[in-house]
This record gives sequence, C-alpha cells and structure tokens, in this order.
Amino acid sequence: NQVGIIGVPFDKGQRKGGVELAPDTLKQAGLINELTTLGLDVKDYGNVEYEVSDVSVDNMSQLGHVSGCTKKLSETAQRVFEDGRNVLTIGGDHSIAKKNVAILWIDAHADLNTNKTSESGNVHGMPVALLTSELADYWPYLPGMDWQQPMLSIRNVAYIGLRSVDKYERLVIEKFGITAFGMEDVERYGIHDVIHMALRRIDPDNNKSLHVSFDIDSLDPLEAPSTGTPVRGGLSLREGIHAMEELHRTQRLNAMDLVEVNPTIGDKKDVDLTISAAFHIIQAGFGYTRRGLKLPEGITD
Ligand code: DIR
Ligand code: MN
Ligand code: MN
Ligand code: MN
Repeated sequence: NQVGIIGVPFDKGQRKGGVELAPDTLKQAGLINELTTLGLDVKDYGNVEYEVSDVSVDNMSQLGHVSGCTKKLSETAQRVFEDGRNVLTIGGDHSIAKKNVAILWIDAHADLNTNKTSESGNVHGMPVALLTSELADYWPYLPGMDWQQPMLSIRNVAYIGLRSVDKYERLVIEKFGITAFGMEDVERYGIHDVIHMALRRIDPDNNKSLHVSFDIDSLDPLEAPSTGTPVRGGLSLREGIHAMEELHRTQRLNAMDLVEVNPTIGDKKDVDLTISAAFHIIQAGFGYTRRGLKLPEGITD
C-alpha cells in the first residue's frame, strides 16, 4: 500500500491564523513514522505553494488565495494518483477540499454555503457547494476557479457528525435529499450502522473510489480542542476511529483529508491531545487495527 502526503498550509478559508501550521506540526510530531510503522510506503510531496491572484467576489473572503491554492492542490493530488498512491491531504482549513467519486464529509458543519447564503463569508464554510454539480447554478461566475468543473453529484456525498448547520444549509440538504447523518443519528443507530447506511446511499454497488474529508471539529472538543470552530456534543475519538476502520475495510478508501487542526489554539496539552487524535484517525484510515497488526508475510510465530 502506497501513500502520498500533501501538506496544505492554508488558513485563508476562515479568519483564525494558526491552522496553516498543522502540516508541519503533524510531521514534526512524527506523522510519517506513524504511517511507516503500519507497513505503508509513504512519500512526502511537501507543502503546496501557489500564486495569489487579485480576483474578488462578493462575500467570499480571500478568493484569490483559495483559487490559487486549490488549483495547485488539485494538480498535486492528480500527480500522486498517477504515481499509483493513495492521497493523504493535511490542511489547512476546510476550503481546500477536492472532488472525487463518493465523499464522506465528517464534520460538525455542512460546509454547504454559497456567497449568497454565508453569514461569515469564510470559504471553509463553502467547499461542498463548490464541488457539487447540483449547486453550480447557485454561484455567480467565480474568477480564478474556472479550472474546476464541479462533476461530483451531491447524491455521492454523505455527511456524518453534523450538529451546527446554518438555515440555508438545512434548506439545501432537504431540497436535494442529501444523505446526512447528524449526531442524533449517531446516538440512535451507532456509528457502525451510520457508516454502512451512508455507504449504501452513496455507493450502492460497492464500487466507487471513496474519499473522506475529515474535519477535526467533527470530534468532540474534549477530544480535539485545538480547532477554530469547535462545537460541543461531537463524536468521541472511539467513534471517529471506528468510522475510519470501517471505511478502510472497504479497501476503496483512496483519499483522505484531515483539516482544521489549529496548533495555536489552546495550551500545549490541548494541542497534544488534538494531534494525537488526528494521528489515531489517520492511522485507522490507513489500516491500523486495534486487534493488532498482522505479522509480516512468512513469519508464523
Ligand atoms: C459556518 C461555520 N457555517 C460558516 N462553518 C464552519 O462560516 O459558513 N465550517 N466552521 O467548518
Ligand atoms: Mn469543515
Ligand atoms: Mn467544521
Ligand atoms: Mn464496525
């Protein structure tokens, strides 16, 4: 199993500095080693660098940064896939998400605003609306974003962990019948069933390439406090790990983003807690199992 890591030190999708430090902070804390010990062949593709343009659109903060960065990220991810590797993208904030085939969006928030519905103007609250073809008509022309044609259907997106949804986001979820399992559903059915119900909806024939966009704020702030928009009452780390283990078992999890870790929020204990939560989530997605790893081929006792 081969993995390519892309760092996206990006903080312009929201207003708090610090989230851009996460790729280097996670690497310095030993991310690559954590993956290598799983027996993976890991290649570091470095951090995305991009050019800023001076485009602007009403109520879409820092579009010149967002468009430059997401274009570069998309090209880099393409290169990683062409090298035959699965992609692990480390944000940065959640404005960096890419298109793929079927997406599990694990987040406290729906990230479904357009510039017309957003109360913040922050682009990290908009990526799902930017990625999906059904929402394309609700956007004005976005200069600098021409490179990305939204080809993903909203029918191929499932939310898990929602608990802070804006009014217009709710309207859009209901209008399009978007697959959305909020925290109430996690309580009612349990995380295992929620994952499988979500997969049955977005990937009924079990043949799609799966992409997880994991916003660390899907976890409860007691488990992952160092993030810009924490919402209490979230997933436990155990539920997050279980979700990722279940997705790994499909053998079709080809891309994962881990976003919104902000190492400048909270004290050292908060940051360490958040980083270790991120590591557990990433490792589970790439095959760590709590039953213990298998012995390498050929060794029997
Ligand atoms: C809010 C918050 N819905 C917005 N979104 C966040 O700004 O659009 N997304 N925090 O992660
Ligand atoms: Mn998000
Ligand atoms: Mn979020
Ligand atoms: Mn299970």
